[in-house]
Amino acid sequence: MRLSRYFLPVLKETPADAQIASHRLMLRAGMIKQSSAGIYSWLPLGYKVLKRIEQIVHEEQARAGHIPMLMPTLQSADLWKESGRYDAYGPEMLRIKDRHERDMLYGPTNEEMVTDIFRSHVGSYKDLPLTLYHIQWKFRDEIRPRFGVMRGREFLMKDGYNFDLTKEDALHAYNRHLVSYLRTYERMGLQAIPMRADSGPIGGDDTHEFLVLAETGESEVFYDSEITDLKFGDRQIDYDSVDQCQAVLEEFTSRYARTDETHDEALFNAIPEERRRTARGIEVGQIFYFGTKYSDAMGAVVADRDGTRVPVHMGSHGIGVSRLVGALIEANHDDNGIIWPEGVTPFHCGIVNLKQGDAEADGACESLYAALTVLGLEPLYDDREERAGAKFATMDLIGLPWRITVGPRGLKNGVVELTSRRTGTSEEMPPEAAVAKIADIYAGVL
Ligand code: 5CA
Repeated sequence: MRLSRYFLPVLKETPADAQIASHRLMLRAGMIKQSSAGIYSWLPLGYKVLKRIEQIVHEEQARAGHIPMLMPTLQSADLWKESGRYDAYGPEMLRIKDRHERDMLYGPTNEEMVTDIFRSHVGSYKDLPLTLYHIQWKFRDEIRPRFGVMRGREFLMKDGYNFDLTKEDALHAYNRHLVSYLRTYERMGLQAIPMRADSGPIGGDDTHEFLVLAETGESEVFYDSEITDLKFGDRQIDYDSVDQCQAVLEEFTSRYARTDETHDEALFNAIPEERRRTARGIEVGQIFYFGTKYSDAMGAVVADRDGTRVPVHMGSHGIGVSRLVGALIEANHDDNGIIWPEGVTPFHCGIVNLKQGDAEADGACESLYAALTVLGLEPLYDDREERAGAKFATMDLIGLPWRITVGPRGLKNGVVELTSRRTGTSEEMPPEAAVAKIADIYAGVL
């Protein structure tokens, strides 16, 4: 993409009403525009990051054997009356009447709808296990929408639902989700710690939230510092193996880590004092096992091996896709702007032409652009007639992890400059070497 032809409405001023870094930076970098309280348009740069996050989520769901689909945002209230949640959900649910005076709602989550799909089409244990998921917009009329996309009213969520014959099978599905979520967040360059939590309106006893530690997080968390040393890494795992998934769950949940909802002072104090941590965190996902809560209420039954009709065991599993954009920025920024991890960056590298209109500089930039594009990488070429300082400031603000700077002086010596956004260090090298280095970096990421 050439910046002269892109739509990147960066703001010079710091927006006054944005209280936290990610919200400020998303507005300044032209990623989002508020449309009304807690509702945002995703401008091209923000949309690109959102899509990258979605792609990682889809890939990791596929790896775990979960099946993508798409359910609508508007739902009939009838299903929610069946489960009893139409009345229980309260003012967070946006209720609408259609022209026939039928009660509708903008879905805050999809347990009822997916259970209805299941009961309409599945009648035998032979079709289990089954996990269906979608990535779809949700609406919750939050009492205090704030911090930009972090606590929106309309937000994008990946929500998945498992259907199993027995509690044991459903707990394996729970563990499998935990493993796949660990992988998903790590691929984005984030450490998200599973913590025991409260199940709220979704229901059930077994639930973990995934929290990214950040000062601006809305949740208060208590944990054993040893937990932050755990990495999932590139270990290969058989998602069908009950033992392997169970072992990962035990490894990642055996140390104390809880949100304030379930915090237990006595258990916390049993940790050696130097390892006790109290901090704040951003909840980027949550997994639930709630057994037969919805299948009992809505008659989602299957014939088991003896032909007896039994309600299925279920759980649901959510990732805050749009919230993750904010969480990633909270975890990765400095005074000059965003610093994208390679896994989610909107463009793989920036090209800054220090002397637009200079035949040699223009030619070198075009060659770099072509060479990177041929390798399947997406560069953002700043080809505007702007001062070098302004170009650097824009690149720093939008946070591409690598920048190639091209100027007549370097080109005389056959070199360009490759700069890391994270460390700020620059290296001079021939253009081909810069391309090779960037290709090498992304070979390990994409
Ligand atoms: N049905 C279950 C799992 S699919 C469910 O709705 N879970 S949830 O309520 O925990 O939401 C899942 C994730 O969505 C949360 O972990 C959070 O990351 C994100 N989320 C929830 N509310 C908001 C909001 N108002 N703004 C942005 N993201 C949100």
